Amino acid sequence: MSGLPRGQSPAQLRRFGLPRFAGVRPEVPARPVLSVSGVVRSPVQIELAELLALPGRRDQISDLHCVTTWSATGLRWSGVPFSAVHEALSARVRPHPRCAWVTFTGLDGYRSCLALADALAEDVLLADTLDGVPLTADQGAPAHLVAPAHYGYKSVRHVCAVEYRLSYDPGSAGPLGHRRGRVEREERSALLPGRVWRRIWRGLVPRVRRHYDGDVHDQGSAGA
Ligand SMILES: Nc1nc2c(c(=O)[nH]1)N[C@H]1C(S)=C(S)[C@@H](COP(=O)(O)O)O[C@H]1N2
Ligand SMILES: [Mo]
Repeated sequence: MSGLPRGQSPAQLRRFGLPRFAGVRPEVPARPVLSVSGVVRSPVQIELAELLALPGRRDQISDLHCVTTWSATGLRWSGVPFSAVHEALSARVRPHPRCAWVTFTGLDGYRSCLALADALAEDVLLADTLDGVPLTADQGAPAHLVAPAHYGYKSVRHVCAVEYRLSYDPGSAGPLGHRRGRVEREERSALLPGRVWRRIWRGLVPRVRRHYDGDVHDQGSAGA
């Protein structure tokens, strides 16, 4: 046993995701902005720097578990807890009282939705550094959502928008995703049990990796 969650094997962190986003390499703006919309009284655009300067910043060492069965462990992020960001945003935009979901969008157009309660967990960060160094574009600058209890597809890179919602949004993963995506319960996908997906994904990883080949993170890494 590796000590990793069920069905996971160790790997280095590297740029990875849905094949159709492999070739989308967004420009990171000099002054990134977060668009806040959805079931809110007053949508806003707010400078990300303002949110990343909120009190509560902290370092966090956590693991990233990709649904395709690789896990990168001991990642040292620094950022602001999403709960603090949400508190600041709520005062500005006034989300609907029955808002229960939140979709994060990246500059590449990738979207993923979390239960609001899950996004407010203590270990969910809006991170802007990894190993003490500001994120590079390939690492998800200007900010990488870090949701360690959930499969990697919930941890959106290049966060540029937050949409408060009354209902779940399947996002970019569509039916392949799971509403909650909790690693502990092996919620890889809603369609089949997690242990079935393990085998399917493991077989598909080399094909997915080929899309991302040459797109390895700066620190140099291998693995799926
Ligand atoms: N913007 C964006 N975020 C994304 C993805 C993506 O394609 N685009 N892929 C997700 C998936 S499936 C995984 S496993 C992690 C991988 O994190 P990394 O690219 O920082 O290593 O990013 C997630 N966040
Ligand atoms: Mo993933």
